[in-house]
Amino acid sequence: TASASSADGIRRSSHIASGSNKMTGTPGSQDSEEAKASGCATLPHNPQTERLCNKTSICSRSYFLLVMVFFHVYLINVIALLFYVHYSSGQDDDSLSHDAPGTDHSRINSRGASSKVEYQRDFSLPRVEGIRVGHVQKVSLTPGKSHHMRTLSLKPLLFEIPEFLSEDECHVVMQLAQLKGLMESQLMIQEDHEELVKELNLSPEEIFNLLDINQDGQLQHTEVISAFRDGIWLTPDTLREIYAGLKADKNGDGLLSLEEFRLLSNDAFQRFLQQQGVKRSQLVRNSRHTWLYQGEGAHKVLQDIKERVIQLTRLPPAIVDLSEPLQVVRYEEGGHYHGHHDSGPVYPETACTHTRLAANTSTPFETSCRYITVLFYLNSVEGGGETAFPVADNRTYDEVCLIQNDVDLLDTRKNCDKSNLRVTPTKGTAVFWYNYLSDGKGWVGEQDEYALHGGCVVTHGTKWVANKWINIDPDYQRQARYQQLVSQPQDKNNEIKNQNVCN
Ligand SMILES: [Ca+2]
Ligand SMILES: [Ca+2]
Repeated sequence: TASASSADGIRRSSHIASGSNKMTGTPGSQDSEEAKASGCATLPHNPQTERLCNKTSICSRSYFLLVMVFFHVYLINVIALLFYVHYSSGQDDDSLSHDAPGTDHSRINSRGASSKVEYQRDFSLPRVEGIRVGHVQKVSLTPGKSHHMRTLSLKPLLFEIPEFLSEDECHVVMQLAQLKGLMESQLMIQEDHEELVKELNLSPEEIFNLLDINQDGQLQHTEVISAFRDGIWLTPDTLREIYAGLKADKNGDGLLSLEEFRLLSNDAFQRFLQQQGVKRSQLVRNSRHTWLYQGEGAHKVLQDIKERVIQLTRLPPAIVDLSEPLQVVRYEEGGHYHGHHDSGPVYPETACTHTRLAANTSTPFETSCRYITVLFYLNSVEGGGETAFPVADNRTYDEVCLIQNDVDLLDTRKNCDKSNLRVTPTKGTAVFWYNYLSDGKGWVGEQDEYALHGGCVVTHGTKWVANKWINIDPDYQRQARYQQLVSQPQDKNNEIKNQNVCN
């Protein structure tokens, strides 16, 4: 009966519309718009609403006038708002100063009685323009020498600068790293995973629901594989082995149902893999690395590199100074790093690792906020070891396409040749890219999903690279507060603090 009554309602309102049509003589379309606006068309049939519609004669001339008055008031409001925005942004331009996050003293606005300090955002982050793929621009990084910077892609915004480092400089960086000692980039067993499961105290049903991305009540291979992406690199083949070993897939359809999943323990996969013995090649990241501090007192080569990075990125020295130290990475033959982002997406409840000091410490989520990655090739690799950007300049990038038909674009051991862009390591060359988009207002915006990249497997020889990450918090207030905090008198302690943040 409900559908019958609403159909009745529609008929009734169309009757009213045609009636008023005759009365006012305005075009029918406008009238039926009014009838729609009155809400009569969707109201179910009920005597009270019928009375309401008729008594106030919603579709009459006076109602039409009322609507027009509202419309004009609305228009005047919009125009006033536009004027306001225009003038207030003009004022900002006038007061553009250079004492924002770049330098030691930021302008501070204390807001009334509130003790919370607000930093005025009157600073724009410089961003190098790519123009088009293949575009070459001259850059001056060191006195008496000019470099050529070539645009490799626009999504992500990615550049290549040959001869950024001299042969000697490459040699010194590798020697310093060896002197300091390199450690495994990733351990075989991920303990924090188990801890997290325990802490959250999830039921098998809850875990199943988390994993079942398309919510069809079955776990497909891709759903299980992507859940492990932090530690051990599963492929469809290893997954089949695990299912067989655990006798997990009872009906043999290649999927895990909730009933099949319930029979497994929380850490069944991890325990099975540990019993089998995880090989280095099965890790997400198979390399060794160390960190080299670049501040006052550091080796001249390291300080020079930092100065050149400041020139290259045109960022305020203070931001580069407070970023992570130089990371030096060594990949042996067979080494690789599967596809990943250097930065995480930043939500309001996420804290950046580098500004944690200045953030609300109660937040449980933390991520690296690396606005820019500068990657230096310290040697030319005999075979393999390219840096792959699987989706660079893709027109129709969609995350679900990364694993399809058993082809996993993030798998740099298998599918580097299917990446859109690959950079061959050449001694002394630097590449750099932005991991975040601009917010359109001169600050850091959303994470650039196209900045996905990985290190292809080294087939011959050793590969040496260095990474310089430039940390900027997408939350301007937190970045400004952090810089204010660490630039206070006890300068010596800042160096220590800065190093701790990165380890
Ligand atoms: Ca599913
Ligand atoms: Ca099954």
